[in-house]
Amino acid sequence: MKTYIIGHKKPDTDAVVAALAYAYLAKKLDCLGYKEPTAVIVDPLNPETSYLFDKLKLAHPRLISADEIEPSDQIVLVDHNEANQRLDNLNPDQIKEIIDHHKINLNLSKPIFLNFKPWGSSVTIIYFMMSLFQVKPDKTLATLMLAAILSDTVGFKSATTTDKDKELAQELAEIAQIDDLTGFALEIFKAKSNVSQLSDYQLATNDYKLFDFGKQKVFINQVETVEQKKLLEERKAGLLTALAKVKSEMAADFAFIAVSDVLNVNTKLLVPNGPEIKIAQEAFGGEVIDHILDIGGKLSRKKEIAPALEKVIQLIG
Ligand SMILES: [Mn+2]
Repeated sequence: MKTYIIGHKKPDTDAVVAALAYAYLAKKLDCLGYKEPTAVIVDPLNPETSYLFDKLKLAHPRLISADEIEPSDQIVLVDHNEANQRLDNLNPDQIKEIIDHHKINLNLSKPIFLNFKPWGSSVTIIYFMMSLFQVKPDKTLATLMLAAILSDTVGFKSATTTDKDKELAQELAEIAQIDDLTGFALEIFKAKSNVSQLSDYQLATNDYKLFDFGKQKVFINQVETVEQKKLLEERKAGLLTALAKVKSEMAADFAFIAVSDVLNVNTKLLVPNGPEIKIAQEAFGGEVIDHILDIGGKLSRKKEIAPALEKVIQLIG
């Protein structure tokens, strides 16, 4: 019997590092009762997370598929809870615990451990747990955990940022011996922006979430970049073509790509031809011009972008 600790599809740094950090804690704490806690991923690492792992000379976590999981194994989900965002064919009866900071959309058949907090990253929650149990991450893990908090909160600029994130990031920075948080955040943003080696299809699905809004399935990919203008100039047409393909493959009713400028705090929503135009305009105001709607200083898909779209889409039924 093993315990797999698993982040969401298309993992970001928070999902990957939350799994590693919780495996580290669970190995030290017999009282959690997890046998062989193992952090795994369900899709390959994105450019930002790869950059961090390479910099720290760490092997990537193991990619897993559902058929490797034995019926006796236990599963802990981190950084997600909705069925659409989980590993395909994962048996929900094997989920023992969920640690997350997203809106809850769950319907499980038995009671489990839930640890949800409205903080800026899942890693903040796990570091908080470590503090309660007086477990200190080593320097390498602290560096990754700090990176995850800075990445998920966009260097504390996202509306999801809380005082807890700032306070605990500061403690992690001390363990990691990193003084310049702004410089470290910029280094991460640059790694995130290095998407030239991704095809249009890979970029269009690099950081996507599928949501169930009422009866509608909604695809929202987010591209966070320090080169918003250049990226839109060079890749808009390719992204729109890829978006149409993804939308049909995933049988999504509506599909959007948010292209967020993480330095100047602005998001331009890429909107395909179709009902999405009216939905986007109603959700955010303004006018879609050449497939682009400027939605201003909104960076958080979870707190600002998805809820505004959901409000309009729920009315469709
Ligand atoms: Mn997260």
